Order: sequence, then structure tokens, then C-alpha cells
Amino acid sequence: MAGNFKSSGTRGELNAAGLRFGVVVSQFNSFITDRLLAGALDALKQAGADEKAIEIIRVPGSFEIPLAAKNLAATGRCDSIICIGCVLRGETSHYDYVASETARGIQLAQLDTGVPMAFCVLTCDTLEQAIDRAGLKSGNKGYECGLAAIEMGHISRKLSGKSAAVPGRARKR
Ligand code: INI
Repeated sequence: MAGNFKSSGTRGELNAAGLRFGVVVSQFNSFITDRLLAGALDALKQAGADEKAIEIIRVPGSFEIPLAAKNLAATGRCDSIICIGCVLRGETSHYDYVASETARGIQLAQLDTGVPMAFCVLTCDTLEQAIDRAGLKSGNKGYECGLAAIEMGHISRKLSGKSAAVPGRARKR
């Protein structure tokens, strides 16, 4: 998988050490979603995430992302989750339905579980747009969502009272 993406506008240094990530990736339009996944993994690894602390779940289409993300969040194994998909107008007559229900489902999964989810589901009118946003020409939205997942993972850790730097250490009262 091609990697080494550069962010188009990183704010300072992000440290992902000690954080645990989940990635749910749709296999529909996988030539796009694989690029988004590569970008997201680059962001996590460049920030020092432990590869063993990244759990990747593959689902058939974007429609299946919310349930998989919710189930993964419910295990308590992830500080944040990246949801990756690509919905192309023209490939399906129910484009709007797939796009809106996927977004809504991911939002509900976050609210139900309290685990933050970076939304990396492209909804594009044309293949050209998808190619552009998946880093085949310029910036990779997967990379940006990786950075967002790191920031959200820290917040999630803080709210749960655990330290990211020293995982598993009991909180002093
Ligand atoms: N899933 C996608 O992720 N992107 C699409 O563009 C798409 N189209 O065009 O249909 C798509 N459909 C599959 C859908 O997400 C479900 O996997 C399928 O309906 C089975 O539930």
C-alpha cells in the first residue's frame, strides 16, 4: 500500500503513543478507500501510534460501517475510531439514502457508545472528485481524519480518566 502522505495543514506536533485506534473501512470502491486507509495509517504511525494498537475491520459497503463501528466501540478497545468509505453518485439510484443513513448511523453510534469517530466517508458526484480527495492528486482526507482521530482519542482518554502516555495506570484520587 502506498504511503508517506503529507498533511496539507497540520497544527503542531501530535503524539499518538499509548492511544488505541479502530478503523472501519468499506470495501466498496476499494481503490479509493484503500488510499484513504493508507493516509489514515500514515498519520497514526507518523505520530507514534503502536501498529498493534490499530484494529482494522473491513465491511462490504458504507451502509455497514455504523453497525461495525458501534460493535467495535462497545468492546472498549478503542479510544477513537476512523470510519472510511466512498459513496459515488451515479453508482446507485439510492445514493442519497446510502450517504445520509451512513452519516446518521455513525453519528448515532458515537452518541450511543461515547467513543469519538472520525468521519472519512467521501460522498462524491464524480469519480474525479473522489480521486482528488483520496490523495491520488493532492491532499488525502484519510490523513486528515487520522489526525482528527488522534486529537479525539486524547479527549476521550481524558474524559474516561485514563492517561494516554501510561496506559492502564490507575488514576490517583
Ligand atoms: N456502498 C458504498 O460504500 N458506496 C457506494 O457508492 C455504494 N453504492 O453505490 O451502492 C454502496 N453500496 C453498498 C451499500 O453500502 C451496502 O453495502 C449494500 O446495500 C448492502 O447492505
